[in-house]
Amino acid sequence: MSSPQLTLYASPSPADEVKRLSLKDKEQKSDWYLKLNPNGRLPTLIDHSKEDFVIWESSAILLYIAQHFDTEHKISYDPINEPKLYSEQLQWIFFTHGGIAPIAHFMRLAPESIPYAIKRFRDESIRLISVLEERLKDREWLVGPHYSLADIKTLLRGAKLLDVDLNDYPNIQKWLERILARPKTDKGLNVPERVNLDGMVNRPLEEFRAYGTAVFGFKKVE
Ligand SMILES: N[C@@H](CCC(=O)N[C@@H](CS)C(=O)NCC(=O)O)C(=O)O
Repeated sequence: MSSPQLTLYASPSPADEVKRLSLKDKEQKSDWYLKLNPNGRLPTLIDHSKEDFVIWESSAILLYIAQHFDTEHKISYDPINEPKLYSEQLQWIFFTHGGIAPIAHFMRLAPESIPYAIKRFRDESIRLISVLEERLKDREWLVGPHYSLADIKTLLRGAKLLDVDLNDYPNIQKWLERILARPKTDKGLNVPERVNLDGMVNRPLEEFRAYGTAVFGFKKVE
């Protein structure tokens, strides 16, 4: 078997070699891993074709993959020839990276229920979801005429963890269905194992916290 070009240390994501770390055993904080990713979190990508160049932070990884592997701009926009769409794509990536992703923790994963944090983040997540819902009115994709990094980022770090009934957000619901109907997205969600977005969205909060305890090793606080 030929050696892989890319190695990804990850929770679920596509790459030709995927290595799982045990978050529960805090492998992401081990010395060898911190030498790759000083932030001690997943994911981290290694590009073996470029002297084992290391990329960390999920959005930087997405942009790197597009820069080197999506040269026909099928799932990204070209910074030179499509500068406005490229900028819009960045805007939505940052919107999700800075806003939606951090919220998910208190909403779905925290081992104890902290009413102030939950209210604060629930209100904010509903606000952010409303921004998405409005954006998706009369358009198929978050940016421009086709599926792009903006949709990928928001699907994976946002929609799956937010504690809302998506029936209240029909534009988001239809957008999710469009994304999940893409065969390549479907394939990617199977690596290293199937991510059940529906199951995650609909799972009761208590069950999700148990998942947080099992996967991340959070201690349950009564
Ligand atoms: N800003 C980082 C956040 C990464 C992140 O929170 N990763 C989670 C898994 S999805 C993690 O590594 N959690 C374990 C920890 O925080 O120790 C990124 O987007 O890459």
